[in-house]
Amino acid sequence: METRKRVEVCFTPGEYAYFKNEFEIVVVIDVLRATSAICAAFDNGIASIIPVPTVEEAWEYKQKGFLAGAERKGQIVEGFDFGNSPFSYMKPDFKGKEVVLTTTNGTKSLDVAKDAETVVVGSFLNLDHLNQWLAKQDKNILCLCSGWQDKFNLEDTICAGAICEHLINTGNFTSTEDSSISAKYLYLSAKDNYMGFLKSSSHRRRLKNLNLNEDIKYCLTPNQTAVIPMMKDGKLVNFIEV
Ligand code: 3SL
Repeated sequence: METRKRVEVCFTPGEYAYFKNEFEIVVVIDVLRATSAICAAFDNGIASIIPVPTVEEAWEYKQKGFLAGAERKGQIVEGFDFGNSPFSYMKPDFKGKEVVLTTTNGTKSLDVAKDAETVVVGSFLNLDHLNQWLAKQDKNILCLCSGWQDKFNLEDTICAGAICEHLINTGNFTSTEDSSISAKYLYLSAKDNYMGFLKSSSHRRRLKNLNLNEDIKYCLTPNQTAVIPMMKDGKLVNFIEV
């Protein structure tokens, strides 16, 4: 009898329904840039983040006095003070604060996964620490890539592949879906040079055209933080193991 747990990859939030309910842990990934920005925010001492799927919801929170950020098509939505750049969360004014955030794809994935037993946030920035924690969980794990408007993207898939590769190598996990196997192969092809591998990827081009090259470099640099953002009662908080 198979005793290993599963680690699988779902390429887009639109496909989540096909995987739902089979996994106790969902790792939401949006390398460029939502989940990287969320990791950077916790690394810089933010207290909590309320992810919301729509600009309207974020605006309602803002009207009530919350610090609220909104991004659409890579840019800060008019009327909001910040969006999705990891660097915007490094300002001291965010320390200890609660913020509301909506982004094109990342907060949509967090919303579709919200009923899972455990939802955590993954990116290259917290990869090793997250992998170590996941390896200790005796649970089935789904890596949910945010993609771009429900289309496949390379950077999230490569990050998901890195998680699959690590967990499978522990001997305690297995992957059976072709999505997971291909994510692993993409990771193995890209791992020595993410920037180079992703040079002509659609979202890298999109952000480069918006002069966001520094954001791209930062988001593709692994292991800059040991945070594990986790959903608790509708809010992301930094999970600290006791
Ligand atoms: O899709 C998202 O959630 C964003 O990360 C997109 S962007 O990097 O801000 O363009």
